Amino acid sequence: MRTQVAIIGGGPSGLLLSQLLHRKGIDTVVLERKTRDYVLGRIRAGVLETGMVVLMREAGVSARLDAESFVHDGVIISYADEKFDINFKELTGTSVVVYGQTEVTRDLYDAREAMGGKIVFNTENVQIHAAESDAPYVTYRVAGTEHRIDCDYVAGCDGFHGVSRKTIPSTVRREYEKIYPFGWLGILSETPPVNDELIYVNSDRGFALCSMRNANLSRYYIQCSMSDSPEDWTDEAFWDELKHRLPSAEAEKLITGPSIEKSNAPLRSFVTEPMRWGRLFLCGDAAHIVPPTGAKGLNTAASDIHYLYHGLIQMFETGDSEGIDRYSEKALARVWKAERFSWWMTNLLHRFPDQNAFDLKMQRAEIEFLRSNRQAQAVLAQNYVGLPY
Ligand code: RFL
Ligand code: PHB
Repeated sequence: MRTQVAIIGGGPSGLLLSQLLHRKGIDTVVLERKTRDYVLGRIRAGVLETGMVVLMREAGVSARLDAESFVHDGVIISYADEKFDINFKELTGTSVVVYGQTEVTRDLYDAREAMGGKIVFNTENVQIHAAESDAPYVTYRVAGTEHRIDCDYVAGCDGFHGVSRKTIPSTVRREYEKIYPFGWLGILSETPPVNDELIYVNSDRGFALCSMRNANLSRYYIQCSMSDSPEDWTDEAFWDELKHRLPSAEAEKLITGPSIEKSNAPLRSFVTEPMRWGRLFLCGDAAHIVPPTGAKGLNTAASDIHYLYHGLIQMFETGDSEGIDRYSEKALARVWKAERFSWWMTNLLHRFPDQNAFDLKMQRAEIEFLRSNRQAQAVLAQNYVGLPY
């Protein structure tokens, strides 16, 4: 088989790139290790920056997003039973929208299928060959049969545990990593959200987050131990702990119910450089991970796709390689800023096992400064709504 761009990974990064390129007449094949249902079963991001929404419109997949997403003009920060609002609209003139990654991915799968896009599921042993040459190819197995795709370029959109990053020789690759000493336990429940805006909580018992998907679907997270598994937490134990962390007014009005999903995510900051090796380009979680505190993971994947898509179009349409040559540099410049913001939000809001009394005072001073200083709020708001592409 031959295609112009072989895309490894059928998560949001790979599907969005495939859809955008298809609309410009560029042929792609997406190789996904799991099934469509498996990918759609993962509950992940909920907050989309305007840049990502614009990209979904450009990809022609925004009908449901435009009709069903919820505009959020701000978030609430809470500490020690106090709370204050960061008003994005006032501070930056823009907002974010709440629309689940599951829905983004579903819309992209539906569009790819409607346009006859080639997506191969259940691929095993995907390998990228000759990425440094002018004739790269990808081999893989499905149900015991070996296949080969010859292509012009390979997009590595296969997430943190994929093969693409590891294809770049370790002599070329530089990796930067920080693992946080806790995780997030998240639940989804068919209950009305406790508040219209998201609430990020710094409590003595650890971080908590109140988020949502729609008027009757809530998403809550609590900071937990790295070694906790979702089975260690009954729904009752989760709700009880969440109530202890929320401001008392919200704890009182919280409506609880059975969880329909419960999962634990480790918190990690990670960047690999460069994001290009020959004709292989890394995008999204394959190249970088942020702790979810700043809601930046999916949004940073989207900005990678924006740069790569424009670079590939420039190359295919005019033969000019400037865009793809500068892909790694442009993407990384934005990635590192998202890393900084996510790291800062994580430090501001979590309890760390080695924090001493001084560290706690510093954290409190930082939050109180944020509460009282409009410029500090504007910095948070600019980063949260998304830095320009
Ligand atoms: P994905 O979503 O991991 O998709 C990669 C796909 O590649 C497949 N794959 C392979 N396919 C073929 N061959 C192989 N060898 C393969 N290896 C892997 C996988 O099966 C998968 O389908 O990466 P992608 O597309 O780059 O998307 C990144 C986002 O998923 C991620 O950044 C966000 O979910 C992060 N994130 C958030 N981001 C936001 O922007 N806003 C948020 O509010 C937000 N909240 C979150 C989050 C992530 C979370 N978790 C669980 C880590 C909340 C949580 C709890
Ligand atoms: C979510 O709704 O899943 C969500 C929202 C904001 C975050 C992380 C996750 O910072």
